[in-house]
Formats: sequence, structure tokens, C-alpha cells
Amino acid sequence: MLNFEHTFMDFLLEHQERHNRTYHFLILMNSLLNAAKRIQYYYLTGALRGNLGLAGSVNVQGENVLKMDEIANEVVKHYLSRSGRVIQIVSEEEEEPVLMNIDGGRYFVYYDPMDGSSNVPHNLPIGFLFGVAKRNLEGPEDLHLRSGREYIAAGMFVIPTGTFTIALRQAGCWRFHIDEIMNYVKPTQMTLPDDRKSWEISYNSANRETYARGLQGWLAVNEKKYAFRYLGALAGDFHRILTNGGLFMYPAIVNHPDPKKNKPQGKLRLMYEAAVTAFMCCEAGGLAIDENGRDILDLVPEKPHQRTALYLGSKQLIQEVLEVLTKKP
Ligand code: AHM
Ligand code: MG
Repeated sequence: MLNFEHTFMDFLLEHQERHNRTYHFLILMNSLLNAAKRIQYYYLTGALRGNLGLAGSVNVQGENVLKMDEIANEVVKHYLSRSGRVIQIVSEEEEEPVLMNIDGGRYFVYYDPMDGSSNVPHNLPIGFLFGVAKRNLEGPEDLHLRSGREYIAAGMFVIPTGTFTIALRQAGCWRFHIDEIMNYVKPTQMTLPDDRKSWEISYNSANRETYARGLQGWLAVNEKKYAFRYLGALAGDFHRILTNGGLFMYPAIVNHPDPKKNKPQGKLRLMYEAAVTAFMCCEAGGLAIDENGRDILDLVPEKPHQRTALYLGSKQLIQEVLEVLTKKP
């Protein structure tokens, strides 16, 4: 007997039909899947083809652009534009939001096509992260940048590992694995485990002395209760937290010995890193907050590449961190 696994597209079709929805979202998702598979191909062969190095330019955020950043961005833009369903994108690799199909487009897509740049020269896992919001279908569209609260879906591909995790609004967070013919198959619902035994803590410990004093104190007392894991690519680190529970954080840098290197606003980008993982985490039963204890999903972006501190994971741990962060000195 042949065995046919349930694919992501089977899963999504059933979801859309169950809720009497249109097929537009399927077409959009098909384009994101095509993009992910093509990035996967370029990344797998990246070392062979000499594509893992620098592109030779610097982006609007002052960071060196990698060849893979350019390739991945071009791939995603191509497929999203071809879908005809996208009104506007925000990409980490584009200085300004890019208009696509102003009349027929229904969705905003906010994405980071190649996240975890320090892993790229080593060909180690990176992420392709995206959030999707819907345009105003009732009245005129003002193109405002959407907060995570307005996302209808958010997901991440871990490349070249071949996992795809997506959360759909009020329909949970689901993981798929790539098969021999590059279909994402076998939906598994992700729910953060309550049992602290499997919980992990994930952060760049080289930065610990630059964090707020209260947070440093909390770490000193609590972190040894949990396993420590850090890959340096948000999608990979968050993938583990979704499975095992615990806390991922990229706190504000406020006590750097060289004050010019402080990052009180945090490092990660709100629209296509923090809000994407926060949306997924919430659908899996978790929480995400910023340095001021605000729910990441409530932060309305004032600019496309806005940064934020991020604390992401199991509710109980986020609650503990929240108390420390918001405690008056
Ligand atoms: P990038 O967009 O330049 O790749 O930066 C984002 C990445 C995240 O994937 C990861 O969580 C974090 O930055 C790692 O930063 P660091 O190297 O400072 O630990
Ligand atoms: Mg990034």
C-alpha cells in the first residue's frame, strides 16, 4: 500500500473550506512555499556556487549585505509579485515598503528572507520569516503598517533543515516537514509544554552584562534551572522553544562598557522578526513582550525596520521576566 502524507496544501484547503473562506490565501501561501523551496535550493548549493559571501554593499541599517540576502529577497519578491495577491511588502532587504498589486492585492506580507546572517558563511540553519495581514476590504486602504494583532498568519521556514511552522489566527500553530519531493507534510500542532523539565533558555550570553540590572539578577538566580541553547538564528532558536518550552530573549543592551554600543531599542526587527514569532508563540499558548513589558502584538510600527527587545516563550517565564523588567528601582 502506498502511503500519502497530508500536505500543507491539503491542510490549508480543508481549513479554508471549513471556514467558508476564499482561495486567495492558498494562492498566496503557494507563492511563499515556492519561494522557500527555491531559497532552500540556493542555500544548499551555496558553498559550491560561491554564494555564501558578501554582496559588497551595505544596507539601510548599516549592515553588510550577503549574496544570499540578495538572492533570497529577489526570490521572495518574484513569487509574491507573481501571485497577484499582494498589495505591499516590507522586506528586511528593502529600504522602503514596496507596492505590488495596488488594485487587486489583498495581503500585506512582511518578511525577512534570510534571518540569522552569522550562520550563512557556515551554511548552518537560517530562517525565512513572514507575517501576513489583510488589506481593508470594506473601505479605502491607507497602507498603514500593521501590528502583530492584525496579522492573520505568521510562519517560518528553517532552511536548509526543511521544517515549516505556521500559525493561523485563532487556529493554532502547526509544524510541517519537507519530504522527498519537497512537499511540506505531516501537520503537527505545536503547544508549549507546561512541564518545566524540558524548558530551555536561549540568548546571547556574551551580552549578559549589558542587560538591565534586574534581568541580570533574575538570570543569576534562575537560568541554571534550565538547559541553555543558542544557535544565533531566531527561527532555529524559537523552533526549539516551541517544542521544548522555555524562554528566548534578545533584551535591550543598556549597560555596554562603550555607551555608544548600547541598543536600548533592542536588536530584532518588530515587523518581520518579533511580531512573527510572537504571533506564532501566542497561537501555541505562549506570550511575547518587549523591554517595557508590553505585549509585542500590540506594538504598532512607526517605521518598517523598527527594532524591539524581545522576550518570547512559556507564559510563566515571561511573567517572571515581566515582573523584573517593570519593577521600580
Ligand atoms: P539578522 O537579521 O542580521 O540575521 O539578525 C537577526 C538575528 C536573529 O536571527 C538572531 O536571533 C540574532 O540576530 C542573533 O544575534 P547575535 O549574533 O547578536 O546573537
Ligand atoms: Mg533578520
